Amino acid sequence: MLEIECYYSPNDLNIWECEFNIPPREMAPIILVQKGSWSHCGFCLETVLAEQSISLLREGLQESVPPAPAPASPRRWRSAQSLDFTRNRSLAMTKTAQESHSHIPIINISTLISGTEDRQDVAASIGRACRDYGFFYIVGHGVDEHLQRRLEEVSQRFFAQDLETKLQIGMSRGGRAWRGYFPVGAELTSGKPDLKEGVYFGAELTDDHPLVRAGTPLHGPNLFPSNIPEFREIVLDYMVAMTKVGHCLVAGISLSLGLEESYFADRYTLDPLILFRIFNYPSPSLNPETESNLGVGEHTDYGLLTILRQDMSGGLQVKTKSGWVAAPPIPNSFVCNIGDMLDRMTGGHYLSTPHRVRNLARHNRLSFPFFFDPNFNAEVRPIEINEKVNDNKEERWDRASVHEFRGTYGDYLLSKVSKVFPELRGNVL
Ligand SMILES: O=C(O)CCC(=O)C(=O)O
Repeated sequence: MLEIECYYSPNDLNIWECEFNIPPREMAPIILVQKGSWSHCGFCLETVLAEQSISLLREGLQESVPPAPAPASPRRWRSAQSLDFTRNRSLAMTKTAQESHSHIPIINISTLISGTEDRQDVAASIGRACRDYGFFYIVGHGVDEHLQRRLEEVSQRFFAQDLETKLQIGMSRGGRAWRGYFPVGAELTSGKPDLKEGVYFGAELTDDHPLVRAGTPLHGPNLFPSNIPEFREIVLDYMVAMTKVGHCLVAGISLSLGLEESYFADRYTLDPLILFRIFNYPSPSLNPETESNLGVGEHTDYGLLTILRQDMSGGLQVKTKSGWVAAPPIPNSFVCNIGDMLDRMTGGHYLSTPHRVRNLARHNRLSFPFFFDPNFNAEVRPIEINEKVNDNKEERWDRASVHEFRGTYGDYLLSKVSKVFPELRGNVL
């Protein structure tokens, strides 16, 4: 058994491993003992205990724990006062991310992006990750870091504005295109209000586009904030860059299934349904009146593939076979996960894995999920695989079988989105 000394803050329910972090004065020391595989220090206490991979040796760590004196052993500590805690915390998260990525594979996809070398090895890694986790990180994706930083910067500026200003692009003005801003608590991912606000975007289609003229739900022009003029170009450039990554990844997924490289493109993604969201998760400590501190409740994604950029705050959690694990930020990577439609197509062998978000930072958290999904009108059919269907309906968060679904991706998507924004339901259906 390995003993690890950690610090627990009664204020924000975070556990920090002392070797990686400098505790602020109010933190109280605890000792954690590794029982199973050591996963991640930086979980919230509740998650750690739920996982039962770690047990608390010292009892009584409730809100009333008195602050601990500074630790005696200088070997494990650097000067606390000389460093800014917030900056230090980001460093801690990075280090922790590197330590804990063993749960979720990191795959370098540069050969898929360049298309020049043998892609079978990368495809095989993607296939393993999809079967074992339904989640993987990608690096070597080629998306301009400067563009990503600009996106983050304009998003911070947008969310820092007052509610009235943000509501100038409110979703109620987006009509059937389902675009625009929604305030904290307006989205009910798993039946309860999420502790997040956000902006919905999608492929930019003008009013005279045939699909828009035909009134196809979720298609149309985006709403951009007029007081941040560069926002539009940055978001549109980002969607172009991510669409390219999406095409390369689904080619890799085709190969991983032993199919021709263009299998998904030919049937579903030549003209993919692109949705893109920017989320801002306030710190729960700044919203003490809210019932839950879940930024996004447990859910699976609806389509084929999600490619997520997250800032350095942490908070994304994935439900693996051994319980909830963190998917912490890794610099210049994206987190990918597969959605219900790929689960359905592969007879449940590529998992659409539940995940959720809990922002434990003392500041807001930004994330940028990009959804690369089948064409709205494409009928989703199972791939001929000589394996028995693996239906996990009983374990799923919504107790619904993706394998019983028949219809187009649009049918599936509308059945889902109408539940998450009940007030706007009438706009799209
Ligand atoms: O914000 C995140 O990290 C994840 C968001 C998410 O789960 C989703 O959009 O489906």
